[in-house]
Amino acid sequence: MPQSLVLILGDQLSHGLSALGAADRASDVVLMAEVMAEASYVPHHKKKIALIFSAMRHFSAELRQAGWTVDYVKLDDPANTGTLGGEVQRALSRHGLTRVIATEPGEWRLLAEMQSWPATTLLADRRFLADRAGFADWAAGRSGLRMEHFYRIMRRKTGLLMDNGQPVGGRWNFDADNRKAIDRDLHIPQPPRFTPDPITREVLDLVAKRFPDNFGSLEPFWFGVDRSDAEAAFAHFVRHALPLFGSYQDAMLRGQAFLYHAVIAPYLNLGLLDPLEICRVVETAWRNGTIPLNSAEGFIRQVIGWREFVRGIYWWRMPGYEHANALRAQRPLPTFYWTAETSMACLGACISQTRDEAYAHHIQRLMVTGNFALLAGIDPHELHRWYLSVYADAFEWVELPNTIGMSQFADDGLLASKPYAASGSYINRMSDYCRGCRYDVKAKSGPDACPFNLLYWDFIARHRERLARNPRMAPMVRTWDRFSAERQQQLRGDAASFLETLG
Ligand code: DLZ
Ligand code: SF4
Repeated sequence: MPQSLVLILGDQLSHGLSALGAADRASDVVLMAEVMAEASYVPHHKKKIALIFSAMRHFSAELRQAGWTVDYVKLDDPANTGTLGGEVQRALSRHGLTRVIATEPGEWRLLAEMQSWPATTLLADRRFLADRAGFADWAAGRSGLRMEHFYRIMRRKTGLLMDNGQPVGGRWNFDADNRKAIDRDLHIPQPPRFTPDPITREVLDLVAKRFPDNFGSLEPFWFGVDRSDAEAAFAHFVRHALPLFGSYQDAMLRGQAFLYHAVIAPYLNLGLLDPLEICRVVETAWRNGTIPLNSAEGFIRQVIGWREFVRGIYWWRMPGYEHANALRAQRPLPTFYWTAETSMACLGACISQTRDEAYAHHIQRLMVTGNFALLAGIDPHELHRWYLSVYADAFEWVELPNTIGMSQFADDGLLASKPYAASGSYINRMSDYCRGCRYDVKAKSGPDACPFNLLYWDFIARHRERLARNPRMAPMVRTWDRFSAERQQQLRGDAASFLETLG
């Protein structure tokens, strides 16, 4: 077998990676490269770039420790060509090699590019439970795709939370128990913070110098950057936050970015944690009686259900999926998504937190920033680029279907059974944001009315025909239809005045 160059991408930091499995530690050369093309295809948050580069550098050190020959190209290497293709070419000639082995990338754009490279073997990414072709076969045969069906297949396949072929507790899904509002008297643990080591410090200096105008605060930087940090963060979550994770999954509190969330998606998506391993740990914690079933099931559903399901959809529907826009939403993304300067307290809180932490939890993304964009008719592609930029965990295979399908209903209901549209009262029920807001969440119209209230009805009115056909939205359409003509006119007029202020 001739020697090969083994390319490992920034989100492929797993010792069990298929490309490493196919390579020969004694004779092959591993290439890892920090390149401007990947660091700038969207204007990534500074913390996201720092996390990826530092984790890449730590992983390369681990590979060397394990006996691999690693050629690592830093971003500021004067000879760096700025692209992965360029770096592969340079490395091939540097080492006198002709063949490349890689694991398929997580993004369609990069897969298309890598498929055009000569003498390159692309291997499936086995870090996922569902393979791409299997998902496409499953999906092709059905009219509506529901995560719940897929999730049950994954439960059976993995045996997680199963006893004698039946779901433990007699139900597959305990989400109904997971919608509690939260109060401030509860103890809220914080995720562990890791102090930057010299490798991370060097990366932070590099990011500060090379990406000064990117969105987000670079410091304080406290993410874990290698497997042992990621495992410590996960163990801390299981012990301190997971018991209440289920119950308060949908809650939001001012000044509390993390609540009972795991904050492990960045590590999972980089390959520092293994999905099945962490689910087994969570199942064991439930079987030992240290966490309740609603928390265990809710967590496991996210990892083996939702995460795998959206990845399946991504590969099945790309490349067209990226430009889906069923609701023909055209409004540009408001500037406050980048500045956090808005008098809407909920949006201000979620966006400033995003700027500071490169993190927001599921409900902040879905029901605040996503819901607002849906109601206001923001161009889903612009919104997709925002989400892909600003979150440390955002890679296109997972972010795009969540934005296009779940949050913006831009795929016309392929992924979600109804649009996640809600008025201010949902936000008020699940958070304490409204108390500190210049708008009145109880006011339905007029200059002080919560914009979510105005936009909610405007959204129903704009998409009346389509929503009337959706069994879960039809009741809202009927309510709208029962409003008097004057009331309808006033609501739409107030919504239009508000939308004008977005510019
Ligand atoms: C996201 C990212 C960034 C910011 N930088 C690099 C890089 O310099 N080198 C690299 O190999 N990968 C990087 N990545 C991750 C790739 O963009 C990622 O593999 C694709 O987004 C596919 O998921
Ligand atoms: Fe958000 Fe409306 Fe509540 Fe203000 S009143 S925080 S805009 S939901």
